[in-house]
Amino acid sequence: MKQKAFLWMMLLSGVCTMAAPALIATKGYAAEVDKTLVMYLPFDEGQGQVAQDKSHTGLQARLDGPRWVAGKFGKALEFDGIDDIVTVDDAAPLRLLNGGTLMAWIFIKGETGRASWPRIMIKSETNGGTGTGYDFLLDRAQGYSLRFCTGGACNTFVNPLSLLTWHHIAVTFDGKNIRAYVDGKEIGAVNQPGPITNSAGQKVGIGNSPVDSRQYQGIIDEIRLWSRALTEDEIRGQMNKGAQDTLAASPLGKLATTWGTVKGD
Ligand SMILES: [Ca+2]
Ligand SMILES: [Ca+2]
Repeated sequence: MKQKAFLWMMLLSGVCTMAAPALIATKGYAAEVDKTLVMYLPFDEGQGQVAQDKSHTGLQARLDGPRWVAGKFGKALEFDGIDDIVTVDDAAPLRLLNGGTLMAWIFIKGETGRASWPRIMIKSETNGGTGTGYDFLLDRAQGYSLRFCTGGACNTFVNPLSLLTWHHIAVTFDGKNIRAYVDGKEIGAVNQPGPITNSAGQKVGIGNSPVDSRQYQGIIDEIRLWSRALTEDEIRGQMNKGAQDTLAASPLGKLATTWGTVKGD
């Protein structure tokens, strides 16, 4: 009983992030977890210089400048358009070599941001289409339309986004087609066959590029990264979930529920 209580305390405290996956595996919850969600940053901490990845990957994002504000769900981060950035170190699950989905809620602020190509999320050795990995950004000259670069090419999906409004944005790729979505609806697709280049060694940058200045000015919330191309229905389902709903079906949520039963044994 003491041992159980100790494990429970560790999970509750959130300190023992390494112990959680082991417990989940032994208790048979692994099958219930969608392992293709490889990074999830709800940005709900509301304070501090670190944001936790709530996916099973369990990474940490470092904040360099952005401030905590009210988000689409809970809290979010506002980038000043000058030098703010959030970074996540390279990790194999983030390389998305078999395709993926990138999504976020964004609230674009004003025209005073300095960059023509504000970054939402980039993992590449260069800015733009000539680098490895992937690069999800806004094409400011096209009214802040979505733009996505991978495999040595960039595509803008012309569909201007309104400022000072929350929009859900997503892009999917599977080595054949790239599709862009705004507010849960597909707004464009291109056929671009070819392998997804390996971005090993490259950090993820959010709200700016770690390689050069590509500042986004506005709020970013609910960053989700998947290792497969989600369908339109799946994207619509995900966009309407905050952390509470998303994590209710997660291993930690299950564990907490189950613990109540185990405790009474
Ligand atoms: Ca949030
Ligand atoms: Ca700053």
